[in-house]
Amino acid sequence: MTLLFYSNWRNADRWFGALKKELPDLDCREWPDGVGNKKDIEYALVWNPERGLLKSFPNLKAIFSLGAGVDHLMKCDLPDDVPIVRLVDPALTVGMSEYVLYWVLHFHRRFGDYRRYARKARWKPLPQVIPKRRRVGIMGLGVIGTDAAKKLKALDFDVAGWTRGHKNLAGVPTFDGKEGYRDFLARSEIVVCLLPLTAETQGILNAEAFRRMPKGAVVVNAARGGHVVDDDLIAALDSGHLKAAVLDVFHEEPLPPTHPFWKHPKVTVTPHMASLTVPETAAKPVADNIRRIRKGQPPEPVVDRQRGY
Ligand code: OXD
Repeated sequence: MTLLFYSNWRNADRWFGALKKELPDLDCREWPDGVGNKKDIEYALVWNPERGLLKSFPNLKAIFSLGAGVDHLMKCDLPDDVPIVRLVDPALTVGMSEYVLYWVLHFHRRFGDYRRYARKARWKPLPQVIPKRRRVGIMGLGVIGTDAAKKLKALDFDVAGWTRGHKNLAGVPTFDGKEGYRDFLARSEIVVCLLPLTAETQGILNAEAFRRMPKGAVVVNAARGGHVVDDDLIAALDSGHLKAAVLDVFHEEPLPPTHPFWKHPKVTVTPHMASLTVPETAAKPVADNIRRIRKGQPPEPVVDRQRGY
């Protein structure tokens, strides 16, 4: 039973240790030097693999994503008949919700304004809004979006979601489709993007979307850089229509040092760390799926290639 690991994150040793705890007989090999005979490889655990590479393993049974998103795989020319398995790790979901809650609370309680005042030794309490009156909009109600929405709801925020298809989530009104998107944006003071990146969602945070958000709105993007039209975002911030943006993901990563986001006074950049995959917890869902496949059961959740996630 052999697994190929492909990643430029250089954390193979941690992954191999964690996987071996779950599956002691798993033979773990790292691309490129450790791969050996390509016919041995049954499982691939990958991030951003070389295009076409995964077609060269004739006995591949499953492709596992090393991160929550799978857009890195969608452009890779994969073997047609091998399931692509998304990584759903409860610890990763918790980390994403922490990131969302942190920034929602930050803007809700205006901690950025207080920091600016404090630097000028200015003592100035600001009016406090109750969370029930703070309208937060979550784009994408998959596993991560649902968790974040429920936790915001538990803190009493007025949370709504926007999804591709209709979704029922207790206490969280959901909007869908193009019409729904407009209404969703118009009611959301803090917009959090947690969508998968697909042909449909590419550039979805653009000039028109920003215009539809209420004046003073804030954008938090913890999904993919491709969701945002960078120039449109900068224009919406510079015009004063948007108050701030927090960006964890970018068209090019690492974000090039000359990119205007770094120095923009209304932008906070974080280095794609909203939730890092921790091998010690993420190995379990991968191992569970390998066990399922060995018993002849399908892995889960499997990516719908038409939908792109
Ligand atoms: C991702 C991740 O998919 O970091 O972006 O898990």
